[in-house]
Parts: sequence; C-alpha cells; structure tokens
Amino acid sequence: MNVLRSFISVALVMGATAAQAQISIDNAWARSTVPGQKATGVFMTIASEKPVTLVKASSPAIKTVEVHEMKVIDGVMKMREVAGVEVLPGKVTELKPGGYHVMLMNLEAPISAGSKVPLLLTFKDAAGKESSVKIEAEVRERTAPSSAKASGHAH
Ligand SMILES: [Cu+2]
Repeated sequence: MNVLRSFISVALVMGATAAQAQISIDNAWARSTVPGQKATGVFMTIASEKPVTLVKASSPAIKTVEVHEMKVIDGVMKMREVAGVEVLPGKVTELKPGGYHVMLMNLEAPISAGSKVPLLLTFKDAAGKESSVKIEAEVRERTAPSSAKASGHAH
C-alpha cells in the first residue's frame, strides 16, 4: 500500500508542471554486481529550479536503499548514511563514485549490466514540502568509466 501510494504521488508530481519546482535527474546509473555482492552504488546528476534536499531513496525492487556519502576521514575512505544531499539552483549536484551516492543494500540477487533499477527519490523543499521523482538507473559494468564525460566513447 505504501508503495502504491508513493507511485500515485509521483504521477501527480509528474502531471503538475510550471507551478511545481522542477527537479531534473540525468545520467542515472548503477554499478553492476557479482554474485554474493551485497551492495552497490547508484550515481546521477541532479538539478533543481528551487533549493531542495534529497532526503530519501527507495526502490520497489530492493529492500534497503540509503543515501550515502563517501569521504576520506583520517586518511581512510569511509562511507556513511547522510540526512540529505542539498541541491541548489543554478548548480548541478553530482552523485558520483567517491562522493555522494545512493546505496542499494542487502541485495538478494546480482544486478547485471544492461538492466535497469527503478528508484523513487524523495526531495524536501525549504518549506518542508516533499516531492518525489521516479527514475530508472541504467546498470553499467563495474569496470565502466565512472563518468561518461571521462570518455568520448562511453557506451
Ligand atoms: Cu554507500
């Protein structure tokens, strides 16, 4: 029922146009996993007309999804869950390897390259109002360049 309700609100968000703050998400991709691997990252770029914060991510296909940050603390690369990722107008916010990412956890089956992971991203605006955006992250090979921009031949 919760899932159903989420998707109904997404339909409403998508149906609304100029009156709503526009959030656009591009180049969403997930890193493929090998059998036995329990977690992987999803990366994307986010732009918004108004300041918003990415507060939550979920997927009908995956039990545990968290918003994470990767950071070097005392010389060691560490990963932790964050309360939110700020998206400011006029600036593209990047979720990328080594930085912010959406983490898919407790995976029950490998995620293979070429498949798609449906995700529901929840944003909160300055007034505390939530809106959700439904995306599909394209699964890419573990060895793929971390950014399409890094290679003119990425495909
Ligand atoms: Cu993580």
